[in-house]
Amino acid sequence: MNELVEKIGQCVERGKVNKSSPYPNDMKGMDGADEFTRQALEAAVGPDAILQVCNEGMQRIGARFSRNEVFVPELLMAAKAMHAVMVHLEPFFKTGSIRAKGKFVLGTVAGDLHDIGKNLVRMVIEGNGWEVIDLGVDVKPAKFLEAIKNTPGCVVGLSALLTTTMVGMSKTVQEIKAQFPATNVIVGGAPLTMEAALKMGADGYSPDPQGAVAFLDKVSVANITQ
Ligand code: B1M
Repeated sequence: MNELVEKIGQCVERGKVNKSSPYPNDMKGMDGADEFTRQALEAAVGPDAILQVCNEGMQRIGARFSRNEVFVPELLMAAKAMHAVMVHLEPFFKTGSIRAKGKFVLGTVAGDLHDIGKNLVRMVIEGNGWEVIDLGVDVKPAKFLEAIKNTPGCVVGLSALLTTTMVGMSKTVQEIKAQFPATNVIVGGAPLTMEAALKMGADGYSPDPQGAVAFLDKVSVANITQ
């Protein structure tokens, strides 16, 4: 049974979605995340054990991405495999058998339409057990504020790809901090640096999705122990 669960984690890490998926080449024709998850649930493996092994698979691929050992396509395939697992686990989330680690409100800031990186961040964070409320692109400060009001205890993530929209990002962070000073905010995106993030009043910055997961895990532990 353990072997079956391990295989799910490997499929997530390798981006092997299902048997008919031709990717990755060396796993062609083999069962994938979809089939192994079905088999595991039929063998009475708990959904939490499956989620745990998926999270570990996502963490491994996220870490390899951070080290430039794999690139965006590999990360996208891993996210797709994770999604195939989540389709089976969704009913357990709905009945409350599995609890999300917390809620993360995410969006690309006003004036910015780039969402490929933001979507990767969403998928990796979801894959690590958080519920993500994705506000999309070109998100005005008022929309973030409304979402925070409706999602008590959430952490907020802002993405920007344009140097010009970093100005608006700063305004959004300041408005969030003025109205919800206890809300943790992390920013990311190609033009950002830790220095710029701290200057605009954000609590954290990450150059990649895995760093955002590490930030979320850190602030959620801090919230629990307060
Ligand atoms: Co645009 N674009 N673009 N573009 N585009 C860039 C960003 C640019 C660098 C290209 C260039 O000139 N070399 C340049 C910005 C220059 C600057 O300001 N410094 C640029 C420009 C100028 C523009 C337009 C103004 C072009 C024009 O119309 N004249 C225009 C602006 C539109 C707008 O937003 N208002 C525009 C439009 C577009 C498209 C619509 C065509 C398309 C976007 C499609 C889409 O996203 N759905 C597009 C694309 C694809 C790019 C490039 C080619 C690729 C961006 C991308 O998706 N990278 C880009 C050039 C480049 O990067 N080579 C470029 C892959 C993605 C995985 O990386 O988004 O950095 P990234 O996300 C990373 C990290 O940054 C991090 O994790 C991700 C994964 O590692 N991350 C976070 C991101 N958000 C995070 C949040 C976090 C943590 C980490 O916590 C919350």
